[in-house]
Amino acid sequence: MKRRSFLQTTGILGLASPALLEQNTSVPEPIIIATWKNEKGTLAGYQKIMETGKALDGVEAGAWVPEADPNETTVGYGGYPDRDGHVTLDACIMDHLGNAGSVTFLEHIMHPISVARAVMEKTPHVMLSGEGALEFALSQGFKKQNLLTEKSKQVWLEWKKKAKYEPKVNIERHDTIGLLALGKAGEIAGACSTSGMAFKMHGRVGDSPIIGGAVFCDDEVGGACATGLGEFVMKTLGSFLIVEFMRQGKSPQQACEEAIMRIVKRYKYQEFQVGYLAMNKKGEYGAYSIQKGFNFTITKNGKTEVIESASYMS
Ligand code: SD4
Repeated sequence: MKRRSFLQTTGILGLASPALLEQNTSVPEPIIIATWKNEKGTLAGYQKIMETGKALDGVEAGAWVPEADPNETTVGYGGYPDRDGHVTLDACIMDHLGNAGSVTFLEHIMHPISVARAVMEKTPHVMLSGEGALEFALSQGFKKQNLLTEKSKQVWLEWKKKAKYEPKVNIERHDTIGLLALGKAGEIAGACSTSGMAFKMHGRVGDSPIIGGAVFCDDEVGGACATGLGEFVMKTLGSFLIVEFMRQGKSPQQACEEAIMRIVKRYKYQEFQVGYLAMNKKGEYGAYSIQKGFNFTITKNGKTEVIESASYMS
C-alpha cells in the first residue's frame, strides 16, 4: 500500500494538515550563521557539520577560530583584559535536546567554548565559574596559557592612563561570536564566546554565558544569539525572548526586531549597541540591532556571505 493511501485509509491524513506533513518530511540544508564578520569561523563550522553531521560540532568549531586569533580583541586569546589586566572569558553552548553548558569568569584557557561543552556533557551542572571552571578545565586536559598578548597589554596600559570606562557605540568593537547552526538532521544548536567588555570591572560577567541571554535554542522552534552590551541583553533575556516570539509565529526578523524594541522602549539610554541574530528550523534567519553597523556571516551550500543587519537607529 502506498504511503498516501495508507494515511487516507487510516484517517491520519485527516488529523494532520498537509502543511504539517510537508514540514515533517523536509529537512533544510545545513547552515551556520554567526554574529559579525566571521567568515573563517562560519566556514570552519560548516566544514565540521559536513564532516560529523552535527550542528553542535559546527558551532563549537566556529567559535574556535576567533578564540585562537590574537588579533580578535573581544574573544579568547588576544582579548582585551579587564581593568586589572586579567583576560576573563565567558562562553556557553546549547544543543537541540535542550542541554546547555557554560563557563563564566574563566582565565587562561584558549577555548572556553569547549570547556562549556564539557560542563554540559560531563557534569550534572550548567554553569561553572572562575577558579572552579579553571580547575575543571585542567582536569579535562585543557592547558593553562597566558591569553594577554603584548598588543592587548599595550592597549590596556594606554587605557589605564585615563581609566575611563564608557561603553560607546561600536567603538569597543563588539566582536563577540554568537553562532547558530542546523545540522544534517535539521537539528539546531547555538554557542557564544567572548572576553567581554574591554576594561570591565574585575569579576564582571556579561550575557555571553547566560542561557536565554546570549544564546537559546529550542528544537521545536529555532534559536537566537546576541552581541553588544550584555547588561541589556541580560535584563531582557533577549535570546529566550526571541525564541518565544518565533514560537508565537513571528519570523526570525520580526522576533529580533521585537526584542530590540523591548530594550529601546524600556531603557531610555540608547547610546550602546545590542545586536540579535535568529534562525528558525526552516533555516530562515533574521537580524536586528539598536545601532547601525551590526552585521553577520552565513555559510550555506559551501558559500559564505557577510550581510549588513537592519537597525533601529538610522
Ligand atoms: C558582553 N555581550 O560581555 C558581550 C560583549 C560583546 O562583542 O558582545 N562584545 O557584554
